[in-house]
Amino acid sequence: MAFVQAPPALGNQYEDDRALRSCLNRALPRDVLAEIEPELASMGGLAGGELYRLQLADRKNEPVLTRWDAWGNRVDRIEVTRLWREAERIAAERGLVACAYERRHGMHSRVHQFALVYLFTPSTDIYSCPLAMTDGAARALIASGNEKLVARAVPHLTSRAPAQFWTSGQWMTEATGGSDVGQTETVARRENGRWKLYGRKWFTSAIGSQMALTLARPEGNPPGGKGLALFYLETRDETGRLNGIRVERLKDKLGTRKVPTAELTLEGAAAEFVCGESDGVKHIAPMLNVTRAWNAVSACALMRRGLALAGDYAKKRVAFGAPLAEKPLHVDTLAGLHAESAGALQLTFFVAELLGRAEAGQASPAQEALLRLATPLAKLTTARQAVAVLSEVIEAFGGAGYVEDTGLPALLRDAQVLPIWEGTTNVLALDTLRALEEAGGIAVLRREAGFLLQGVRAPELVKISAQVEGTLDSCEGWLKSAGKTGSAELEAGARRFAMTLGRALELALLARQAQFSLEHEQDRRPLAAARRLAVHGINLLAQVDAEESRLLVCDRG
Ligand code: MFK
Repeated sequence: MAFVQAPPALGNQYEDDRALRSCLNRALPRDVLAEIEPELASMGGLAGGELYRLQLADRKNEPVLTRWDAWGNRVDRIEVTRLWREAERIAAERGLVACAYERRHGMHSRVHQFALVYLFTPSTDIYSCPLAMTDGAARALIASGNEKLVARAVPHLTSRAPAQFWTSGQWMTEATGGSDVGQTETVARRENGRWKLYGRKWFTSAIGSQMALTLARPEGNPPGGKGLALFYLETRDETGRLNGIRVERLKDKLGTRKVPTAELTLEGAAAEFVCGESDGVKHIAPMLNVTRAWNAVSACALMRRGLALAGDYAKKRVAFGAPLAEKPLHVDTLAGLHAESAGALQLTFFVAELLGRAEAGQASPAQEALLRLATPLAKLTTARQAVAVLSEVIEAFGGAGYVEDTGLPALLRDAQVLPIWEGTTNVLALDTLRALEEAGGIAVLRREAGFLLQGVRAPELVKISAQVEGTLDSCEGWLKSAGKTGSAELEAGARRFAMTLGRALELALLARQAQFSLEHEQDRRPLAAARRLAVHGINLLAQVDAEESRLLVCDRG
């Protein structure tokens, strides 16, 4: 009989994940971990079992937009996939957004939430997108101090009852620019005592949401981000009719194909101010910072899924006389991916720890500054790692990784959105410079690195500490030599600089985890991951000639 390859399989995605379990063991008090572990194991079971099976079975289904009914009424109805409907129910019931606001575990509530999100995400076809925006909207509304809107929307956004649960959109992107949001063309007009929005939103994720936060320029306001206001709107009225919104089409995207991303025309959508009549970009920033943290946890989650499948496959796939798991070169390749993924996980949960602390009112000003800085660093660093790791994961399956019905290609396609939405790598690199300036320079990171590394004793980790400190020295030197805010040299090197800070922070965090795991878990894996990440290199700073860069990208002259 012809040979048939056994496919990769998944076990309980919590129980099998040593990196996550060690991280939680270090980050959480024993009683908190004991209380949430049954929830995590149950989510891990669902993610590796029922949800994963449904995901494979649902692979070909995509959201469908019906614009007109049979009788000529414009309905703009969107049907999402079966897995998405299931994911919505599970997300509500299991409190994927709610648990961050219930604060059952005080400042540890974000770590609890991120652990659940990390387990849930890879088996639910990027349903994390509406959840991220929902969480971000709740946070932005609370930060706005608008009591009326908080009372109206937040109980829905944070509900555990599927019938009460709302998701939120975040409608920012217009044809003029996904990054340069200050160019927004949507206008807000006062009509019969209400504000109505007119414009075209070019890329609105998860259009099935019940509400959205969006930006528009009240008539007469000046151009630029300051002249925009942040608006709240509900997408349908009590009868289910769309609120002055036309869905023009769903986007035909490279990945995240289960996410119904739409192009919308606002033709008099009734909306209200969230927080004053200007400074919309500033007022939506709390939402961005939350969705950027979700982006990081999604990056880790997709890497983990790829590695779980690749690891199982390596045990089953025999080539040149032995399973791949026994082939030194294959082992070496996967080990490098594990190290990148382990660093990303540490940085992401560091952000979760800081966010939880800040929301519980237990962060010092230095920790608040660190959170502001670590958020773009985590977003940009982990997103790029996810694309690189998942590209290698696909290769680790050979031709099978390139075949759609294995379910594997979607991992890479979905990962490719992570460095794009919620701010591209370059935009986030520039945001890092801004956050650093607000924090008063690199000292805040140096102090944190010193704190993280102070308990490091193992000789291999002491060497790694020196590497982190040397890298931060280089960063400080580069900042001084690159010149003032706004200089071309600073801007040109911002990405290398931010990636270096992100990787240095990952390595410092991994070294701390490694020392913990040696002492408390007799486990050398985090040490091995730290050593491997160190070998890959964390310092990406380079002397680059700006004139040569221009020459390289210019065809003429
Ligand atoms: C699965 C997980 C993820 C799921 C998410 C899925 C949903 C995807 C849908 C989307 O993709 S939504 C679109 C996401 N778009 C972006 O992330 C926009 C990217 N562009 C930027 O971030 C630009 O830097 C920015 C729009 C902020 C620049 O706009 P402006 O008008 O030039 O604003 P400016 O002057 O830089 O900042 C205005 C104010 O906001 C400043 O405060 P002040 O007025 O007091 O000086 C800034 O300090 C503040 N600000 C900006 N970014 C901030 C911030 N404050 C805190 N945190 C930030 N991140």
